[in-house]
Amino acid sequence: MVPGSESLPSAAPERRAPRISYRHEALAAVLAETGTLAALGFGTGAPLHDDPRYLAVPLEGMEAPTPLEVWQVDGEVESGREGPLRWSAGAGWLFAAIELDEGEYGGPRDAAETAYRRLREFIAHRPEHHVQRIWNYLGAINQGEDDAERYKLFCEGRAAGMGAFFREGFPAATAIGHHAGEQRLQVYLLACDQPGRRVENPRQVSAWRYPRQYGRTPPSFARAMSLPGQDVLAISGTAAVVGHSSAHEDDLDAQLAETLANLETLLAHAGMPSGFDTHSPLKGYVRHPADAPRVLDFLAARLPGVPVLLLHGDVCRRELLVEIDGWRYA
Ligand code: 3EB
Repeated sequence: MVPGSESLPSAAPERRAPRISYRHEALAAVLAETGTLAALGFGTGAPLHDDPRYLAVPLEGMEAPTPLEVWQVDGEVESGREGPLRWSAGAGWLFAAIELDEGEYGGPRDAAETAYRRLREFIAHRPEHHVQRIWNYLGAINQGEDDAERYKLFCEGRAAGMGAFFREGFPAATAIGHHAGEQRLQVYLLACDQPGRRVENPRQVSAWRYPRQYGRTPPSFARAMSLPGQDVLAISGTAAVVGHSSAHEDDLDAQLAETLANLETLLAHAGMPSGFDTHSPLKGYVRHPADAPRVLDFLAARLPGVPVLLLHGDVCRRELLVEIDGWRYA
């Protein structure tokens, strides 16, 4: 035994990353299990439940029936609500989610600022204040031209709401457009009481360094986060972006191949083994539902056995047809 490794009361406990799985089971049964930190339902067929750990995500699944996404930790979980925010915590991990009606805030910029400010103020008082991973879902993401495009306004509000909280670096993230009404902004996150390690992709310009053509405020996210314990990589939304440019406009297969090349480079750069496996679940977002079978065939051929949940969602650049995010367990 390493001297002192178990005798120091101040030594940080080992944090085992949440296990993420897609499950075709009843929501009540999933929520009744010890260690369920969060459960996500998808689309109009998602169950209804008022447990703060449950979130109905307004993105339609592309294969019926759509499973639940379940996050599980080792230990008891507590949960609660604070205004529009709901949260749960256990074993050093925190789930928090907020959903705002943009109509009450005058649009995506101010709604995003408020969502991020509320989340930040909540997190700042928690022991689990190291945000690892954030998902953002907003309506009509590509509506509006140039700097007035709704995604770009969202980016401005997000940065304003973050304030200086992420001055040491941004969490990994996804930002996708939904089709459940343009007023609904949903943001949810995973945080820990220990810091993770941010990972960038050498094939891609870091998002916060994107040039001016992509908006007044560049997007605030890291390409991936190696979670505390270092055995899991949380992978941000990844698309056919090379350098800072979108590659293969209007070519689905080429965008998919480029996206997989980006994912492989990211794994290598993070020091993870190459490829994905049966317990490293991915989510895909496809702009045109008619493309779903081709996306599923492509991924089944290139990533056999990997759990993929494909959703109808719009990538934040209108020329991009598909995006992938997920988890890589070492
Ligand atoms: C890209 O590479 C594609 O704004 O949070 C991916 C992941 C993208 C996260 C975000 C945007 C975001 O720029 C878009």
